Formats: sequence, structure tokens, C-alpha cells
Amino acid sequence: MGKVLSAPREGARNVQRRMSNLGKKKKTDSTEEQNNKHDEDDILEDEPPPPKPQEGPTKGVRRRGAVSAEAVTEEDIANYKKVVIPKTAEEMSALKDSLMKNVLFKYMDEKTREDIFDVIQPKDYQPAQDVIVQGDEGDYFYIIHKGTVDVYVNNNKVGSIPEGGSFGELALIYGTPRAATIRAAGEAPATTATIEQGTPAAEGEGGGATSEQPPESTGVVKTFRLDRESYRMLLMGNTLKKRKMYEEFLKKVPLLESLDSWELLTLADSLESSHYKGGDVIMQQGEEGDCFYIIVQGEAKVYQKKEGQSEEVDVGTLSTSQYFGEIALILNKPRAATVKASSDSLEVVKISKERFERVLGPCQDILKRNLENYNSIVALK
Ligand code: 1OR
Repeated sequence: MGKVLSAPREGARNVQRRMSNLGKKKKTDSTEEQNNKHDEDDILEDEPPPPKPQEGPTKGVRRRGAVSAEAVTEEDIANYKKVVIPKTAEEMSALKDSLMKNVLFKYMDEKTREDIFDVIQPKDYQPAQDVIVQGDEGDYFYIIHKGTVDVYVNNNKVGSIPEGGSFGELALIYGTPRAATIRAAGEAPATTATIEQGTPAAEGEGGGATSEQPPESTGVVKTFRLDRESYRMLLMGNTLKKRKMYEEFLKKVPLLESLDSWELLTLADSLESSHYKGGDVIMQQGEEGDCFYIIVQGEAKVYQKKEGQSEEVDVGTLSTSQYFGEIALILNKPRAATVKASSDSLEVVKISKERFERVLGPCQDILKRNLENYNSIVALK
């Protein structure tokens, strides 16, 4: 029913257990907001490994140390030539609309963002058309502007990536063969062809795509794609840095246990870091909810003013690796409680409402199950 708090009693009771489970998360001393510079040396020394490629769905399997990110060398930088892809005003507006909402671009410096806008290429796929084929060499990184793609490993469907999602980074980062086949969702139309938009990059236009113009259909998957060199030069640094920062922490968050290793990495891509001082209000009961939070370090207290009462009551404490804020998002209700930082400093990572379902889709069952446990501590109206 009604309003719920996002701090389960079960969670509060299990603080100790969870704490002992908890990660020796490396202290991160900079917020994403401040830290957007490429720092390749630092990143590539200890970058997160890619998920194990070319096997069935192997939850949580890692290939630690087996494959390293291919460093961007000075020669790469010297040889990099920005190939500007001309775009119509309509394409440019769709591009800005789509990318500005994407957290990959949110804290990027203006110059890098403009460079990406210049080189990124709109490309559409018909339903059931392959975007990436498992085993191929990596050529592009993709961001989905419209539609959904399905993920196949060894011809078995293992997942889907919806609008706003991105894929195709692993082969570009690690120089490994494509780990999965990515196919536009839906049934194949009578004739399948690729729509080319803009002028293709001078080189590297692989895959035998045709330039026929099939009729526009609602099932068309619209992507923006970035060639390998541009991805490595403009986007890879930030991605690796963030993955490195959060991977170990996320692996130890009980809620996220059901996520595959690749899903954890993309979750890391979507996180935004925030810091609070003791007493700061993170969310206020009655307000609209726009984010989901996981505590990285520190403690937060949850207060609720129940109906008919004038004073708010302390209903629980949350600490490292616990989460809050999901209920307003799941039930589309105002915040059911106020959450305040209760330690001297509190570090959280947050995920916006728009990204919450996409990156935490596989955890929705657990979130909903836990939500039922809240009855004990919070008045669910
Ligand atoms: P890529 O360059 O290897 C295929 O090309 C892309 O599919 C890959 O980068 C990822 O961006 C994306 N395991 C590995 N890659 C995945 C997975 C995935 N899902 C999407 N990609 N798994 C599925 C998780 C739902 C794990 C399967 C074992």
C-alpha cells in the first residue's frame, strides 16, 4: 500500500552482519563532479578485468589479471585523427538530448563532450539485426537512443539492454573478441537492411552493412556509436576510473549479489558520488523521490513522522553497503521518511530514477521482497 520507508528493519538488524561482510572499500577522496580528467597511468595499472568472455552465463565469474586494458600510448594519441561525422540539425538535437541524460557524459569536460558529439555516428538497426557478433573484433562502442537490444552468449539469450544503455566497450578496452552477440530486439522484418546515417567514418566501417534505406518502422533500434579510437581516446579513461573505484565495493553489496559481473560494471558506470556532513538531510519525508542511494562509507539515520503524530521518530540506522530511497521510485510515492547523515562524513553513491530500473532491473524482486519487511518499522499507509 501507501508510503514506505526505504530503510528495512531487517536491514537495520543486519547491520552488523552486513558490516562484517563488507568491503575494505578503498577510500575515494574525490567526487565525480570534481574529477573528470583522464588519468590513464593510474587507471591502467589496476583496471577492473573484463567479465569472462565467450562462456555461458557465469554469474560473478571474473578473470582477474587475465586480460589487461590496452593502454593508450603516446603514439595512439599522436596518430588519433578526429573524423567529424556531419549530422543534420535533427540528429544533433536527438544526440544532445540522449547523451546529456547519460551519466557517462554528465561530468565530462566541455571539450571532450564536443569532440564526442563531432565523431559519434547515428546508426539504426532493424529488429533482429545483429549489431555486434560474438567473436568479432571490436570496432565501435554503442549507446542506445531508442529501442532495446538482446544479449546472446553462445546463442543463448542472457539479457537485454534497454534505451539509455550502452555496450560494446569490452573489446575496445581489452582488445578481446566480442564477448556477446548484440541483436536488435523484435522479429525480423521481411527485408533486413541497415540504415546508414551521416557519412561513415573513412576507415573501419566493417561488417558489410548495406546502405539501403528500409522503411522506418517502430521496431527500429536507434543507436549512437563511437569508433574504437575515439572511444579509447575520449571515453575509456573515465569509464575505467569509475569501474575501478566502485567494482570492489559493489561486489560486496548484498542487494547486488544476483548481478552478473558485466551488469555490476555498467552499474558502476551509472553511479554518481555525493558526500554529506553529519546532520545533512539527504531526503525529506513527503518530497518527490528522484534517486536511489547506496552507502559507501558512514552512517545515516532514518526518521519518520507517522500520521497523527507531531514528532518524527528515529526508526533505524543505515551503514556501509546498505541502501535507501528505492521505495518512492518503485511505488511512485513521495518519500516516506527523512534520511540524515549521522556520522561526521557520509559518502553515498546514487542512481537517478531514470537509470534505476535499467541498471537494477535484475534486483527488482529482491527490492520488492525487502520492501515488505518495512512494515515492521515504518507505517505503510
Ligand atoms: P564487447 O565489446 O565484448 C559485446 O561486445 C558486448 O556485450 C560487450 O562488450 C558488453 O558491452 C556487452 N558479458 C559480457 N558482455 C556483455 C554481457 C555479458 N552483456 C552485455 N555485454 N553478460 C550478460 C550479462 C547480462 C554475461 C554473460 C556471461
